[in-house]
Amino acid sequence: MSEATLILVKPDGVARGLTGEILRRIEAKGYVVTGLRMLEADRELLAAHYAEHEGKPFYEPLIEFMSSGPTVAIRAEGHRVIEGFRSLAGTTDPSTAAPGTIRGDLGRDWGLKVQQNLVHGSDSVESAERELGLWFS
Ligand code: IDP
Ligand code: MG
Repeated sequence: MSEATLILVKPDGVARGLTGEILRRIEAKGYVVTGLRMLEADRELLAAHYAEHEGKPFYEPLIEFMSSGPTVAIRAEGHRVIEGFRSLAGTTDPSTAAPGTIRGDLGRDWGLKVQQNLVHGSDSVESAERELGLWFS
């Protein structure tokens, strides 16, 4: 049974011209891109997407950052793609994300209130279904 996940190239990734490199890594791994769109996410979409983080110290900076420019939303499919893409992305903090991962190879800490770490990937089947509904409705 195939599985689908939501991947976002965040505004820092788009602004740095890394959309192609990130798509390349997803496809090179063997996952199939079955949806692709570029959009400027509004506050309503971002509040729904990041509802679990409301009230945290980085929440407002996160919403502001994610509103700062276009995002590329990707629907990717494959057996265990949710776990597999999280592994490709690397850990949240780009300073310590393992080399070989998207965040480890291409990201760094810019000393801001929120980590600009290039990509988002859904973290469970439930999140993936919810998030794909938000970004590809
Ligand atoms: P994830 O993207 O690795 O799943 P989450 O905990 O879901 O990480 O956090 C969502 C986003 O919020 C992160 O990707 C990052 O941009 C930002 N973020 C998370 N934790 C922190 C933090 O402790 N300081 C600054 N920014 C953070
Ligand atoms: Mg997360």
